[in-house]
Amino acid sequence: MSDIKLYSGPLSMFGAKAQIAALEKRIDVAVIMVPFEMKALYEPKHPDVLRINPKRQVPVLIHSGPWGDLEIFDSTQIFEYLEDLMPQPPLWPANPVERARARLLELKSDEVYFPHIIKLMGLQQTPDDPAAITARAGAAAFYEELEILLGDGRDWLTGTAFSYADIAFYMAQIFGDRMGAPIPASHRYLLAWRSRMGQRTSVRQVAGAMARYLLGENRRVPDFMKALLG
Ligand SMILES: N[C@@H](CCC(=O)N[C@@H](CS)C(=O)NCC(=O)O)C(=O)O
Repeated sequence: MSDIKLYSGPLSMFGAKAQIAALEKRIDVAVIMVPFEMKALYEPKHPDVLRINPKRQVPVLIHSGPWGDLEIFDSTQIFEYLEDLMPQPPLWPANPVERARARLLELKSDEVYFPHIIKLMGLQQTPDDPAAITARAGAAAFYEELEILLGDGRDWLTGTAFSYADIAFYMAQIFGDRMGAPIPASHRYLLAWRSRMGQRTSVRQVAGAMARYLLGENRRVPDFMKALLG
């Protein structure tokens, strides 16, 4: 049994971020899927999640050792802890400027792009609602920004090395696609980046499990996710 427990959910994009990072770093983590159901979502919440996270959300991580139990929450906080715990392979660039840019991109993915997608989650039955149109436009602006970034020949969002920013946006855009704001076919650099992401073992394992869960619930699975199966 691992000393590290990660509480996540079968459709938690934030939990999946932490899980992918641990796999990339080959850190042994026991993933605990909290109760989750399509209608009730995370209710009732797992008692450990309630105890540790005042925001009552997954992911939560517990690392037990001689120091007692380290208990933390939030996917970005977990990224930082995993980076300190296991510096190799680095998932932030070494150069301070590049590192700051990577951190900003990871934040923008979670806190600028993803809120548009959350908005769309509540507007699935009314796609022509002005709020849905605004949310899709917000997502499109972020796709455009990343397409321009990748157009300089880089393989990964922050340059030549794969980083936490790639993990964050890959997971977020899965939900963008599912909620009616897919990456446009014209964004060939971004789509090529997504294919590269889909070749990573960590991504196939975690996003592939999410695709299987969606299939089991008779939900639509984006084609690029189907390619992760098998
Ligand atoms: N900023 C947080 C967001 C966490 C979050 O939104 N978690 C969702 C699942 S993906 C959750 O637990 N939702 C249940 C709720 O908010 O009640 C992070 O990066 O971990």
